[in-house]
Order: sequence, then C-alpha cells, then structure tokens
Amino acid sequence: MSKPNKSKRILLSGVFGPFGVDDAYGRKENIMELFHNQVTKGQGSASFRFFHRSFGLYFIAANIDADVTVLDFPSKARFEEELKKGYDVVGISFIAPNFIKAREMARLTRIHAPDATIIVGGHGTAIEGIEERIDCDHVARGEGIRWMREFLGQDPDAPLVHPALPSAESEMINGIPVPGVCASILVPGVGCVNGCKFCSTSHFFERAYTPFIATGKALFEVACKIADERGTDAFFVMDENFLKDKARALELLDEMERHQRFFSFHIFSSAETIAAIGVDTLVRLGITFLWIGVESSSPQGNFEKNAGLDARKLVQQLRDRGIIVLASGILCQEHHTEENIQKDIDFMTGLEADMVQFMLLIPLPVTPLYREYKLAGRLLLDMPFEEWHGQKLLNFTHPHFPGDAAERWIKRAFRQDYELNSSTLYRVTETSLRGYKRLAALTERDTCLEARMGQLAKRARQYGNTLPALARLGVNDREKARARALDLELTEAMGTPGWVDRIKRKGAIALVARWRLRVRLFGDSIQPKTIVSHFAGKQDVGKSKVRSFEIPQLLKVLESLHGIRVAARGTLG
Ligand code: B12
Ligand code: SF4
Repeated sequence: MSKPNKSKRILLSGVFGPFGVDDAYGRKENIMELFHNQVTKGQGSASFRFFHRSFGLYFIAANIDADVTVLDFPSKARFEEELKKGYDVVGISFIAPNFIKAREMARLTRIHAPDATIIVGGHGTAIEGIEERIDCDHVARGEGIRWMREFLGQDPDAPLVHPALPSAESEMINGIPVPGVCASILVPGVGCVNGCKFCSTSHFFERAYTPFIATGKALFEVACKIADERGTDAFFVMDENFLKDKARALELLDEMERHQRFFSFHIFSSAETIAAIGVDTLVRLGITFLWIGVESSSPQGNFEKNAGLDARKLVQQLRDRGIIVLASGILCQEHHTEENIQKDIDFMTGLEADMVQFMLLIPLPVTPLYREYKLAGRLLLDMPFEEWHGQKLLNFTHPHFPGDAAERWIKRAFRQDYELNSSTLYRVTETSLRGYKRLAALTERDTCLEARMGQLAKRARQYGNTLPALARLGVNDREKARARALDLELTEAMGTPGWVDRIKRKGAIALVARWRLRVRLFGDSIQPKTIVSHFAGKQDVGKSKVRSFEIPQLLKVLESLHGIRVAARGTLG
C-alpha cells in the first residue's frame, strides 16, 4: 500500500467517441444509449434516446480524498488535450466491446503524460490477459472505490458518499424532449448473488453483493438529500437486483410512510424477488419502471430465478398497477434453432410488456458460460472485441445460426414487437392510465396510495399529450386506432385537456413530424456531449462534489429540438 496521498491529481475517463459508428475503434451497432442500443431500437424515430454517464467513475471520484477530474464522453482529441494538463494518475473505465478504445487511451497517456500511473478498471478488465494486452500499470478488477482508496493509501472502510447526478442526459422520446428535471441516479450497491451463468455483472463482482447503502433508512436519507439538491423525487436505481434485499426495500417504504415523502423508483429486479415482495407493495414503494430478465419461454433457456414463472400474468399485473415493464429476452441460446426461435420471439412479444430488450447470447469473460464454451472450443476468440456487443454477431459457433442469421433474427424480433404492440410511448401511456384508473376506483386510499395516484395521473396526462401525434403518425393503422381509443379513455377518466395541454398536444405533433423527417434525411445518430466534472477532495464529503461544466438546461432543450445541429457537430471536444 502506498502512503496516504491526497496531493495526486487524478483523471478518470470513460472511453472516447464517436459512439455507434463504424470506424477503427467501434461499430455502428454499439450505440451508447440504453434504449436505442437494445430496447426500442426497432422503433426507428419513435425510439427512446437517453444517454447515461459512466456512473462508476463519479462514485470513485466522490469517495477518494484527491483532486479528481472525471471526463465523460470525450472525443479522442479532447482526451489528449486533458492529458496535457498534467496528471499523476489516469484511470480508464471500459467494457469489453470498448477494449480497443481503452488500449488506445493507454497508449496516448504514455505519450502525453509519460509520468502518469495508468489504471484500467470496469467490466472490460475481465478480458483474459488484459495486463498484456493494454500497456498499463494496474488493473482494477471488481469494486473500484475500495480499490482506489487502497491504492491511494486511504481508509477503504471510510463511509461512502453518494454523488447527486442525473440518471440520463438529453432525454428525448419520439423526437420530443422529456420535460422537467431528469430522475436522479441511485446506486444502492453493485453485484448480484444469483449468478446466472451468462451474467457478467454477477460474476465480475464474484457473485456477491456489495452494498453502498445497506439499510432502508440510509437509502431514504440519501434519497432526501439528492432529491432536495436536484429538485426531483424520481430515481433510476442502478442495482442489478434491487428487491433481492427485501428487508431494505420494506424499510425504505416504512421510512417514506413515516416521513410522508413518497419517492418513485425505476428498478431492475428478478421475478422471484418480485413474487416475494408482492405487486401491490411495489405500488406503495413507488416502483414506476421495472426491468425483468424473462430470458426465454423454454425451461432450457431459463434460470432458477424464473422457476414456475407465469411471465405474461406478472407483466399484466404490473402494468395494471401502472408499473412500466421492460422484459428482456436472449436470442440464439443453446437450445434455439431456426425452427423454435420464432416461438420465443412470439412469447416475448406476446407478454405485451411496455418494452422488450432482445440481446444475442454473448458469453463474456468471467462467466461460467464463457468458460464452458471455451473448453468446448466454441468461442470465436479471434473475433475483435468491438463485435462483442450482442446486437449483430455471435462470438461463438452456433450450429443453427451461421453468418448473418443472428442479426436477421434480432432485427425481426424488434420489428415484430413494434408492429404488434405499437410504440413504447403508446404503451407507457396506457400503463399509466391503467394504474391511475385502478387506484381511482378504490373506495379507500391512505396518504401513500393517494400520492401514488397523483403521480400516475400526472404521468398519464403528460404521456397522453403525445396521443394525437401517435394517432396521426403511428407505425401502422393499429397503433393509430389504439392511440385514438386511448385518448378517448383518457378524457373520460381525467377530463378534457386544458388549454396548456392542448398547446402541448399540437407541439408534440410538430416535434414528432420534424424528428421523423430528420431521421429519414440524415439518419438517427446523435452523440452525447462531453461532460467534465471536478471533485476537490475530502472537505466536500457529504455534499455533492460534482461540478459539471454542462450546457445549461435551456440550451439543452433547444439542442434536442434542433437535432440536426447536434448530430452535425458530434461529440464536443
Ligand atoms: C449504465 C450501463 C450502460 C450505459 C453506459 C454508460 C456509459 N457512459 O458508459 C449504456 C446504457 C449506454 C450501456 C451500453 C452498453 N453496455 Co452497459 N451497462 C450499464 C450497467 C447497467 C450499469 C453500469 C453502472 O453504472 N453500474 C454502477 C457502477 C457504480 O458500477 P460499475 O460501472 O461496474 O463501476 C464499478 C466497477 O466496475 C469499478 N470501475 C469501473 N470503472 C473503473 C475505472 C477505474 C479506473 C477503476 C479503478 C475502477 C472502475 O468501480 C466502480 C465502482 O465500484 C451495467 C450493468 C451493471 N449493473 O453494472 C451494464 C454493462 C456494464 N454494460 C455492458 C454492455 C456489454 C453494454 C453494451 C455493449 C450493450 C449491452 N450488451 O448491454 C453497450 C455498449 C455501449 C457502448 N458503446 O459502449 C456489460 C459489460 C460486459 C463486459 N464484460 O464488458 C454490462 C456489465 C451489462 C452486462 N451484464 O452485459 N451500458
Ligand atoms: S438475476 Fe439478473 S443480475 Fe442476477 S445473476 Fe441473474 S441475470 Fe444477473
């Protein structure tokens, strides 16, 4: 362990852009957007377009006593420029498909900051022999806060500080900028104990859960602090399996009820944990969005977490309660053939979830699946890591899906979901209204359910303002007719829209038409803006230390409205 040193200047950087383009460092399918990469991508201009920061870096920065700069979404030139400012330590975070970018960044660091210590961290470090593949001084595997504290000679067990950060940047749906303050990110912990054999997150953290915030009471306190600072009570919870710790979730609910402050949460959770806590408790808890790994209809493609699951019933129960469901499925699994894969696609789209993620099976380093396929000699180890993103090619030999077969199936699956179930924007509007109507029909509501009903009403009204646009510009006649019918139902349940909502409805039509034209003429690529944040060290503990030199909110909205300009400029350098 080196001696305590807070005088070190540290640069922590995500990999450089542009993202989602075919170039020497990446592929056009490897998009830096959660929804557009793997969820709503088949919906074309109607897709959800959200950028998420490299959160791990901010957590490390907020929890070490040093002068730290976090550089997110830089261009290559911007990264080089930053290096020249003189850093003692340069940390690079990367995932497997961005391996070649991380290697290039380490090379550039040796040139522009030859005295700097280079540390690589993040999920990409699970790649076998990474020490030899990247010219670096240290490889930080697993949880990084503890690793960096130990590296700097600081107390690894010191209390953790949760930075106050937006969960996404430049949120836009179907060409319409999402109004209001974006939900904050909340990271209660990393890892998952379930250890499904394909899951790199679980195995990267050695099948253990490392809580950053261990109790419901502490979660409530952190949430209050962040909500007050950022001006929103909504949170995107970045935790692989949030409900796994049922006691913590229930204690959080108790705290909200005791203090009469009702936050709302977007979460990831496995089916067995949802069953254990119960869908009605989720409503009280304020779960507004739930990501469930359904994976497959077949027992061969399923996992313990889904034993005995009636996935369709669960999805509908959740949607009836106003909870937006993202169901994820894996294509080209071991048991899939050209004949039976369609059955799984039909199963996934037949769930009628608000959104469906389709991913190709990709055995990633560190997982038992990777070891199994490697032993069997089935891994395509010569395939560049840029291709290991799960949206185009398989990185192993599958007897039934040679060549471009996997890509054809995944495209077909996304298209089927869109055409059959309409846009996700339509579906989330329907879910919100369903949830509102259910609570409104109850004869008795305590303050918690009253608050939840108010939140659902607001959401239904907000999303509902896009229904005239969907009725005019939906993907097919089915979506157009459904949007008209839902609009009538909305009016019946919540009254005729006032003049402000009527203006918003007209505006939404114009924005959707405008974005659709832009996509048709210039394509749909957009790049995140570079974000530079500074963390000054221990004296700030307990307060957010992020000083992001971001473009002010108003300008951000204007920029989303003027998508062409943003795209033409690309990543800011
Ligand atoms: C947010 C996220 C994204 C964001 C990316 C945001 C960004 N700016 O990079 C979006 C949605 C865009 C995205 C896209 C993709 N992602 Co992603 N993503 C995640 C997710 C859900 C959360 C990451 C996170 O913030 N966790 C919370 C923080 C606190 O944890 P952390 O990032 O792991 O960081 C900790 C440690 O890893 C470590 N650490 C990290 N960096 C560094 C750096 C240093 C110097 C040190 C010392 C330590 C360190 O310390 C941190 C604190 O403990 C993870 C799954 C998960 N739950 O972790 C997948 C995950 C990271 N993504 C993954 C993948 C494969 C992708 C995609 C290819 C699509 C896909 N198949 O899912 C695309 C690629 C996009 C691209 N062009 O690069 C894989 C990575 C697998 C691998 N072995 O490399 C993961 C693990 C999901 C999975 N199981 O498949 N992703
Ligand atoms: S339950 Fe989800 S997060 Fe946990 S190991 Fe399985 S796939 Fe991974």
